[in-house]
Amino acid sequence: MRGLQEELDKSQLQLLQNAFDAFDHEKKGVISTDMIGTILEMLGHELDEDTLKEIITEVDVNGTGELQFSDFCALAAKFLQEEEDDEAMLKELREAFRLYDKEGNGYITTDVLKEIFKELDNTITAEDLDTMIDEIDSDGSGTVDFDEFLEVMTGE
Ligand SMILES: [Ca+2]
Repeated sequence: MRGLQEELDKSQLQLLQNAFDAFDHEKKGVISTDMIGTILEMLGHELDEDTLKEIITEVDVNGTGELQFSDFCALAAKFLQEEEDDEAMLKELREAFRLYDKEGNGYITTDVLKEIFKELDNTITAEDLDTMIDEIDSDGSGTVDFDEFLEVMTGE
């Protein structure tokens, strides 16, 4: 487990230590696995019950129903790591956007976007393209800014 703790930086570790201590009322150095859902929620990760059960089983190998700080870190590291992946993806998309936004206007015209889609899928019809563009350019400005671009790429 040490390795995972080392993967977290100091501020993350401090955050986790604080959260852990807050739930370790009796200062036993362990917290109940029942608390995990609440803690993760506090850290901004709301999980459904099945997922929660799954990860608890994963870290509470002995099935004691209690987690030591190192186990808790291992669990949290999964989520904190994921956040970094999101950031990396965002950076990639930003670079992709910049690639298309050759003049650095902060937007891509819908004409350029149509070209991109045609390159990605040469069987696409003009009608489909128009429908897609209508959806993407949600404010009908004829241009697609980074937020709109992000929505297309992430489906959010
Ligand atoms: Ca727009």
